[in-house]
Amino acid sequence: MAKSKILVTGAMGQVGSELVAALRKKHGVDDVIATDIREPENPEGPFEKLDVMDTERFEALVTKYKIDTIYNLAALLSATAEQKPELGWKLNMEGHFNALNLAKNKKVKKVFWPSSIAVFGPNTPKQNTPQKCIADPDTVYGISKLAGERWNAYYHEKYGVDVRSLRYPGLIGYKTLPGGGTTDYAVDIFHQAVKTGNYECFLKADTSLPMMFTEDAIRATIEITEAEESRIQVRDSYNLAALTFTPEELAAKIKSRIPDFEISYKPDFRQEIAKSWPSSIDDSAARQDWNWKHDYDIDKLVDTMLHNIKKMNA
Ligand code: AKB
Repeated sequence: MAKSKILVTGAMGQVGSELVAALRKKHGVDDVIATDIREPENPEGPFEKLDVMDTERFEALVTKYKIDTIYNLAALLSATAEQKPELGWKLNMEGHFNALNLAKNKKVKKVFWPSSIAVFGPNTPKQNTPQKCIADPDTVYGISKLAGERWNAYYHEKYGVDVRSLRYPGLIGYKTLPGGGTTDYAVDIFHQAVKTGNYECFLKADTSLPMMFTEDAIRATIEITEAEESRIQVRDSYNLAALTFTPEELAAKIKSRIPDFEISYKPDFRQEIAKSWPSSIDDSAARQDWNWKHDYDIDKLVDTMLHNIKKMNA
């Protein structure tokens, strides 16, 4: 396999930090350049400050490090984009165009860009949502992700750009806190369960959403990006799934391990966002085309989260 030179944007975020670590383990520390608008206190390898909307600097870094693959993760998530609609659209679109244009102009060979279950909307079939169906998002984030997916397909069709993409479900991990998402409750709940024994949930008890452990999501991200080109049949974005549960079901799993744990519910504006998203996802195309398989079921996820968060708080 030819040596890869990789650049990751949004490297300080929930996905970025774990992805950089996994890529460095696989490809070597010096061949993975982490970038973000925030600077790490103790960088564990090459780091450059980058605002993905800064076209010139983005290209300068790609040239400086002779990058061939970009993982373009920088984005505003659903809850934050709803509060800052113009910035959400601008950042999510301009950053995406900058990476796609670097590939179109042959500065890089490949781009990975995350989409989301947020591309779906109120008229999408809620259960086992198919790869192709009505997608009528009514959030700024969802609109930006759906537009981004259409640009993926367009750049692939018209310019031969090799862009690969996954519709992430809610991601749950213990290494970094998520920021500004609607599915963040499923991470916060573990931290509060360990620290205080109580959690006030901003979604209703019966709000069922697709979820996944971050380790599975990182593996899927690397697997699709490194898969042979001929295996990638979906060029907008692949559905990706592992688990589906409600806050009530997750709380019951935590209570079975921490008997004094109590959950209460105070839904806010994020309930409306969650209500418009699917409950479960059909990801058979990803399973068929490039052999996607998740590893973590809900019990393994809950045990791993509690074990590690307890250790961090000890
Ligand atoms: C969010 O909640 O905004 C994200 C997502 C599902 O894309 N976690």
